[in-house]
Amino acid sequence: YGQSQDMADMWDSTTTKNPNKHIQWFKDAKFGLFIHWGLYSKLGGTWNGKHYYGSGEWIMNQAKIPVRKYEQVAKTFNPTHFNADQWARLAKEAGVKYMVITAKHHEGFSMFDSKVTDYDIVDATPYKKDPMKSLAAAARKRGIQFGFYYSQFQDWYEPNGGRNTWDYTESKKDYQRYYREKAIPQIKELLSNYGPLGIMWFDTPGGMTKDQTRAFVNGLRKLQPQCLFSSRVGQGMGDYKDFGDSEVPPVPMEGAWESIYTHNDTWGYIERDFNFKSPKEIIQLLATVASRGGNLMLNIGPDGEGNIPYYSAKFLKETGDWLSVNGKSIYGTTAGFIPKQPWGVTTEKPGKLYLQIFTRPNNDLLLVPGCLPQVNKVYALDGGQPLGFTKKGTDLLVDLSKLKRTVSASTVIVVECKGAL
Ligand code: FHN
Repeated sequence: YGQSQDMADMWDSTTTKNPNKHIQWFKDAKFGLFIHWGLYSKLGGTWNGKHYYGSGEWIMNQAKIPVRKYEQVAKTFNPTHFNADQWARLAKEAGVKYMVITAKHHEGFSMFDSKVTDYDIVDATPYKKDPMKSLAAAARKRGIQFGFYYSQFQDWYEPNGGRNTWDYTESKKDYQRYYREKAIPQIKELLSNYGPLGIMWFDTPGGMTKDQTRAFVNGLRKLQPQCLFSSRVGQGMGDYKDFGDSEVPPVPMEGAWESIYTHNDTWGYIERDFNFKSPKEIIQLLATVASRGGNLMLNIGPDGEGNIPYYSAKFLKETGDWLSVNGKSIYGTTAGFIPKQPWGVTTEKPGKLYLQIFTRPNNDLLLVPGCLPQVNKVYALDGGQPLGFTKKGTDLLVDLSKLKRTVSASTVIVVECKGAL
């Protein structure tokens, strides 16, 4: 697919010529958890009695809240319900293999103990603890890779940070000073004080030349060579490509890449959120992304007390229930060579084709078009029920009639072949 070559061309020499050898865990992971948690989580999309629709984490920008007013929110930010083990347990039950949480979003507030600024959760709030330490440990204890989101350019608190145009004049900003005095020292803190990180996830790059970004990247490598970072570091760099928010490539993509979606209506918590993706939507999205060869990182937005929204917890657990039975058809797979079908999508492992059936044909005859090598056996992944099949030219017809009619977001059929697919 042409874009994979574009990706190769697009990537800087720091990746295409010497790709990070630690990338394989990421390619096999397939499912990650994104967490947006900051002062905005306490506001829940409302400021001065007005509700701002759209991304909860953008409320300071949407309401053009002056820095001196917005920073007051920290004085009552006290997430006493935060429980690192509970969050990590949910991540495990959901079946995610990595977790990325906002260390500092565009609001400029540090959700970790930083010596670079007092505008952080330990110095500026009654909570006075660093939740990131305990969350990193709880995730790792459960075999989940831990990583940070860091808004490296947009910082609406700092006079020289990017994009606060309501308190400061953009043209008068010294971005290099912001990087030198805040962003780079904080990223070093994150890469030095929280153990081995799986991912540093940068967002909306700016204010750096290509050479500066390359030096920035190489600095990260020296601190934690195994830490991956996505293409949102900017300038075509990164160990893997991130698509735009809520984007999935239309056809399989080579290389390591990730689609990012949010489970709720926004990324940060909003009080009146009525649009949580169902387990079926999550599972079919995950299978579709995996069928194109990539990962899905799904976001949740805990509230200002440290609670994960009820429907996010419930639907993630139900997604994990499906993965506990069908995970073999997702984790460690590659893109299915058969394009999307009326009945669903496919994923692959050597010698195995996994049919992700979203819509069961009414006549129970499943047409699998494509030049399959010799098919040895066909069976349901859940329970192993062997299924009848016949070849029709180069196509395969699978008889599903023996399959019990259970309701599932995706019924997985395994086609075992002799030789490579
Ligand atoms: O502006 C941010 C937004 O708040 C959110 O963090 C998303 C997540 O991918 N990233 C930026 C918009 O793409």
